[in-house]
Amino acid sequence: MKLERIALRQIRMPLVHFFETSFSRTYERDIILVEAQGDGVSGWGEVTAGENPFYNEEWTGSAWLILRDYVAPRVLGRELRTAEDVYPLTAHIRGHNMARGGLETAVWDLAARLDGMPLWKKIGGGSRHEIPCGVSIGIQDSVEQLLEKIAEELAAGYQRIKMKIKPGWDVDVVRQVRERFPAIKLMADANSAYTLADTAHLQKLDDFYLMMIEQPLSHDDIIDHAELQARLKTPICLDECIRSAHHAEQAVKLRACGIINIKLGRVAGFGEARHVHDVAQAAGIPVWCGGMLEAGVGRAHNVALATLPNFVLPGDVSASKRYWKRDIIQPPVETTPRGTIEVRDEPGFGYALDHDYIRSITVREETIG
Ligand code: OSB
Ligand code: MG
Repeated sequence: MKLERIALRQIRMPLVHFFETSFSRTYERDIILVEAQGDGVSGWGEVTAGENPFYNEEWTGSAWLILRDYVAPRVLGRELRTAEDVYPLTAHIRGHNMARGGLETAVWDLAARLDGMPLWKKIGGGSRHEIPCGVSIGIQDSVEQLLEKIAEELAAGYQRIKMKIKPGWDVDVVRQVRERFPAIKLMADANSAYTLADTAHLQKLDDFYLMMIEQPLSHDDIIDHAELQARLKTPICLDECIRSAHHAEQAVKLRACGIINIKLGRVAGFGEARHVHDVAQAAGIPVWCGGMLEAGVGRAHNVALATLPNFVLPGDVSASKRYWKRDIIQPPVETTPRGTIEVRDEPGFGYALDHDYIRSITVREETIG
């Protein structure tokens, strides 16, 4: 397999409802789609960077430049034995995993299509034909609004609720959610809003038998999480901190977490995602698939990833309609009344691209090679 051309497209899509985390509120996404062309076929990837460098150091603007000037030139025209070759070819670039992952996942999709097989099979998945789904619910304008949203998602069948927390929207809000919904699978995600100085405050969350607390401390500090985990009953789930399988090994060694959230972009694609998965599995740590408010391409890639065996917990991958009035794939990603997404058997990522719609929302476009 050899890439002849890489096309970058930036699309702009308004969210159906704003999404607020401890670091910012998002109304509209700016997403880069990566089309990798080789041997007469196209594979598609999606860059999961946000619009600003607040979740990690990347953003749409940086990912565009890194892809164009550093990632694409290192992969174009090279003979690739497998899609796994993309990761080492771009490993000289420090950081910028989401930009790297945009192309890496496109090459996996291309490889699957060239073999006429579904992406989930190509990556070695297929442990389940339906993936269990949870939802991530952002910080709302009022607790009433949050309770209403949770009730809606439970009625739709979702298996677990993740609520975003930050200082000023944490213990009291979680208490009210628990009072209203005593038996649901509930968890909280802080996106690095706290420090070890907040340990006593975070310990109050132990009263609410949460499944886990996701990334309470600094985005790049595994050691502090180990210290906090020793003082919490609730398992910590690491998100931002785990950018590679090596980080997963370090987190295991330090007992910094009981659960890991795997995101394709954060670890630069399927190759490293599988390694993180394997490290966690060997350590007896369950994983689940995180989300980055993806459009259809990234969403479909997440579904494929979540068919690997150790993705045993409900993830953040949910129906397209929770995010978009119209998604860029056909059909959109839908859930069953059981709160699952059925895995599709079509070649590649398993959905058709809505090229007309993509064209109509493209704000810039560039072809390399
Ligand atoms: O931390 O998991 C996160 C969205 C943007 C950035 C970070 C995160 C999230 C989510 C939303 O929680 C997951 C989704 O619904 O796609
Ligand atoms: Mg998170």
